[in-house]
Amino acid sequence: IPKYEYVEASLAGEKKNVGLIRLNRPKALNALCDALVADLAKAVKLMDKTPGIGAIVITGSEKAFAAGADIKEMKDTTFASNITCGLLQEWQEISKCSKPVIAAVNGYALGGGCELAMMCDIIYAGDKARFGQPEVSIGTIPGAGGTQRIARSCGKSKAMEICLSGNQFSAEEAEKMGLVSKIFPADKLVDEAVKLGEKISSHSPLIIALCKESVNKAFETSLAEGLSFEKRIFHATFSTKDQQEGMDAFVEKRAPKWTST
Ligand code: CO8
Repeated sequence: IPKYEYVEASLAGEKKNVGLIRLNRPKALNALCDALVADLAKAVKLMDKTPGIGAIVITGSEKAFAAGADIKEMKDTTFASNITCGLLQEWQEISKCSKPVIAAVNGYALGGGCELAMMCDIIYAGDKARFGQPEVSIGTIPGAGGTQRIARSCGKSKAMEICLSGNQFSAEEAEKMGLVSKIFPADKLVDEAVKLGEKISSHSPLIIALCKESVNKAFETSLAEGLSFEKRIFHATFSTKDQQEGMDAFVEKRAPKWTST
């Protein structure tokens, strides 16, 4: 795993099968400057390609997951320069990852920080985490999925309230509205996220990638199309050795040995 300027990348878990990426720009509360997003995208891409890593955890510090896009870097850009310089392009890399990505959010996850967490597949939060989309208070709107992903996961009223007020909300509220799946004491959060990553990594990576793709379809299609996609993928798993191995192992009362074939 190479060294990056703005993120620390390492392998975690007993079997070192979980990729751990820690955003590391403490002086700016992990504000997502271009260089940080580029480092993050590179680390995610590399871990996605590395065999032996079954899941990825993205975290920040106890004070901040990320306090948003870098306002100082962004403030003098223009409509034209944002288009020609491809602002936001690198961000897509994170949501393109085929392996499960878990956000472990402690402290502030505001603006682009909240959007980054929502690009991940699962969000675990520390009990003092603060979420929010404060863009309207600085004269812009969420630009990396805030208006869309909150609406899809929490419904219209919550999405409108969060995006139009710019108010912060707590980990508890985030859990209640379904944005966050579990809350842990701040100092246990990363370990718990890694444990979940280890559990995911204990399954067949091939099957996990298919399962992730199928859940993601729920956000892109009608129910009928989603169900039909799911059924085809379910059928397709029967062309893999891992399906045969998983079911043989169950019947023979032994642990399966996955080959991702
Ligand atoms: N950008 C740049 N610098 C920041 C940011 C930020 N988003 N957030 C904090 N910092 C810097 C501060 O300027 C300060 O630096 P300095 O010491 O040099 O003055 C340092 O981090 C510490 O911050 P504070 O002193 O403000 O710390 P506090 O504990 O008092 O407050 C807060 C913490 C509440 C998190 C506060 O810093 C804050 O409100 N930050 C801004 C939050 C915000 O508005 N985020 C949304 C940004 S817009 C956005 O994300 C749009 C997303 C669009 C997609 C992405 C496009 C690339």
